[in-house]
Amino acid sequence: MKTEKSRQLYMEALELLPGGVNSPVRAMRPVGLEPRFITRGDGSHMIDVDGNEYIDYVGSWGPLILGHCHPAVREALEKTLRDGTSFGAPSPLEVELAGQIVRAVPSVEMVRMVNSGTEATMSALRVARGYTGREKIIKFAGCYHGAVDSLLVHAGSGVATLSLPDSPGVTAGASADTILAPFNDLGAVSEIMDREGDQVAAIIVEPVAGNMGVVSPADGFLQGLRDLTLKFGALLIFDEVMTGFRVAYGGAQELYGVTPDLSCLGKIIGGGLPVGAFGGRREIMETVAPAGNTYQAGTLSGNPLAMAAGLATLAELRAPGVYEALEAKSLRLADGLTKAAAGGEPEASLNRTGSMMTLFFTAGPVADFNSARTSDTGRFARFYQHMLSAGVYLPPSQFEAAFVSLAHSDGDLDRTVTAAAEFFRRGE
Ligand code: HOZ
Repeated sequence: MKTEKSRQLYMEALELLPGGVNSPVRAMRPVGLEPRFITRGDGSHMIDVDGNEYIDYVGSWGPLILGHCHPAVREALEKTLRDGTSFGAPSPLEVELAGQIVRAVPSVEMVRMVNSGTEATMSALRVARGYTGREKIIKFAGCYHGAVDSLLVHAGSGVATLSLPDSPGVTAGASADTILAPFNDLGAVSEIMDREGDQVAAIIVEPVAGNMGVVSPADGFLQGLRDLTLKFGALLIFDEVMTGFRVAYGGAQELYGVTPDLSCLGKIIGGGLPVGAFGGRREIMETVAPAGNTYQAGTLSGNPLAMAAGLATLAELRAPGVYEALEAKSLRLADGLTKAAAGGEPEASLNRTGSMMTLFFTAGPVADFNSARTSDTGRFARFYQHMLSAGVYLPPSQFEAAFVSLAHSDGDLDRTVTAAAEFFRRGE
């Protein structure tokens, strides 16, 4: 596989961008590689500057549930672009997308559009604190809610990949009100709430953790969080940036039947353009300025291009049978990988919720951050290198989710399994 042009760009980028990238995980350092510079995406495939083609399971880290460059999204963008890119004034598409989100997501009666998942979680916390008049929040080890100061405490995603327990630059004050709990451990949360529940503004959780690798909620965990927050007058925030419109049209809250007070969205609702949103119960959302006093603002928020791409994506997802098709594809891949890995020693274990999955290089079960961290990351790196050279582009970290899209063909999925089986057969 030729990599000269990617290498050359990386050398240039290293002089211009910290670590040569604009987001840490894509640098591929933890898997001992240099990044591939991508020029084009087409359906389930990406093509790099050297002409290498990959079956893509990153999908821009989740938004591309329809695959790259879907005709409906492209057409919507082309049409919208002709009328302008941003007005800094209300425009019709914002209202249309807000309506679609409110109809789809059980907890959301009102929504505020923002520009990233990070902005969504940061703003949701402010609203929760403003609404409750309390300062503390509970987050779970290994969950990642964007690069928000108060949430960069034992965070997953790139923070876990680079083994950073916390980030320099986050002041003790910024994280002083963040209480850490183990994911899937209701007893631990219950103890914290018994002790400090009257000071807790919110519990924030990825209802299906995707940033310590995929970890599904244990039976009763989400309902337990709901019961505890109601008991102590705290808010429950679901960070559905990854899971929203992916694990079900109405997100994890639809799938598990647990309705939080506030929800954070991103990724799919922008169809591959920069977007985020937070929403929830009307009485809480009406505290947001200018309806209320809790301030939140953004120059490009609700911009027509992101709204158009999101609307086009959601329209495709509402077609009958879409989630069944996505489940069938995901199951085919998951079954294939599980069988392939069963030939390996030591075992690997696969976690999956719908079209999000992670093959952990540990015997498992992986139910929280501690068990995720028993993975052999060196072996994962060798697996990653093998898969990339076989033309399969996975997230370059053990602590991330791979995403199946509607564009993946059976041929793509089977080729992926064949490549994985070869790795395990070789006994590496
Ligand atoms: N939430 C994504 C990772 N899990 C964002 C990708 C990134 O950090 O670049």
